[in-house]
Amino acid sequence: MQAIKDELDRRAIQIMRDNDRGGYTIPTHGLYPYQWNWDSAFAALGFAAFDPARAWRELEILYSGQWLDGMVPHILFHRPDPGYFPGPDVWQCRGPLPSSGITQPPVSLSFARRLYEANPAMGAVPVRMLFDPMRRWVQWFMAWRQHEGAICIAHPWESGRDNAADWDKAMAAIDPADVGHYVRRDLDHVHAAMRPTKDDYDRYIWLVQRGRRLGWHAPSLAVDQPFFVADPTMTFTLMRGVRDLIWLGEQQGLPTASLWNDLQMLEQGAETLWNPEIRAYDSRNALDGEFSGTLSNASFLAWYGGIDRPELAGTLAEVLAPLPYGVPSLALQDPRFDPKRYWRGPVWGVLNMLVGMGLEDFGHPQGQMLRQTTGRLIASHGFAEYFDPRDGAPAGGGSFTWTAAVWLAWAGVSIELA
Ligand code: 2M8
Repeated sequence: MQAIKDELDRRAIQIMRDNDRGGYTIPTHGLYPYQWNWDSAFAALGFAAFDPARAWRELEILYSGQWLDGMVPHILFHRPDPGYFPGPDVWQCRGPLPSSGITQPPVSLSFARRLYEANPAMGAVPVRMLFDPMRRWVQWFMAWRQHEGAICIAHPWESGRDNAADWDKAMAAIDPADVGHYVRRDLDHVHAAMRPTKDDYDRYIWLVQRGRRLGWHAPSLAVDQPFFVADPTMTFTLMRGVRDLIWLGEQQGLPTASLWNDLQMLEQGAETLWNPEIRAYDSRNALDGEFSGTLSNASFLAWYGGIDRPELAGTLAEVLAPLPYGVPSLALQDPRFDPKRYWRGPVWGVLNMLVGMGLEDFGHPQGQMLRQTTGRLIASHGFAEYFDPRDGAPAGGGSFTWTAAVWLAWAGVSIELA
């Protein structure tokens, strides 16, 4: 048993090293050749298992791309690579590094705390350096992505759950007729049945074109937003991030007063995402107030955010019951469920981990169960980008950084292999 675990550890470390581009990590070779925001945060956790200094470097480089207004972009284009579309020439952003013009879930705030806790002596300097940039990113979210206390996305890519069923209705309101010709590159790497549709892509690119036209200027973008959806992924990861940033600030004697206000507001905002009809947290279109009616893996991030809701545990049990490998990105019962198509059914190690960590924090046995399930999924099906939730078949890109990181930081720790 120990030999199998050692071999999996070795493979996971090898993937992290192979995807390391000298201080930052790409998600996987070919499909995603740049530094992605939340992937990088997971990478930092993975590195922490065998090279803590490298883990901090990952975060420092991520925050070196922060814009003057506080946003930390979802992609940093350190070196041009024609294998990905849309690249820096399409985004045309004005940050300190070539980047995209939108953001991603701020899990790095919380993972910084984990790095610090593992080694406070090593963490003191990076925490003092990153605290203010992190606080400014929180302020940016509260200023430009907040609606009734919940955190919204202005592009499906911001949520990290790109083609989730959550966005269908809100996306349908966009008419992308004038998007023009473009060539997708993702389909060179992964079968079309596992990726978003052309209808989705037209709208993704149309939203990028709108941002570019408005110079990525937050106040201008906020006028007549065509897409603005309050998202449980963003709301709960920011809520957890603010709690952890407060904790870090208190450790280091740094100012935390504004963060307490933000936390209070986020707690109120989370309430606006509770959809009694599905007995779970849901995304809510901020433009018309309508819930999407979607049971996704983000519906169960409340524990991770610091909220224990007994009713939610019942819904989770129902979603988990028919499937062997953890929380699907869309419940099996949903008619839109599509087991191979990206964020519309497949199971993702990263979401299993966030949901599981939250459950473990509250001492719910489902957390430990999710950890074991995720460990077995990776042990038997490899380090894929995502997996078919019915049989664990690997899908999307291979040799994936965040799946390796999930193994090293969580799922492979205390694994019981049969
Ligand atoms: C996926 O998103 C990118 C766009 O950001 C894409 O499909 O091109 C998502 O799974 C996202 O959550 C992830 O961060 C990114 C890189 O792994 O890929």
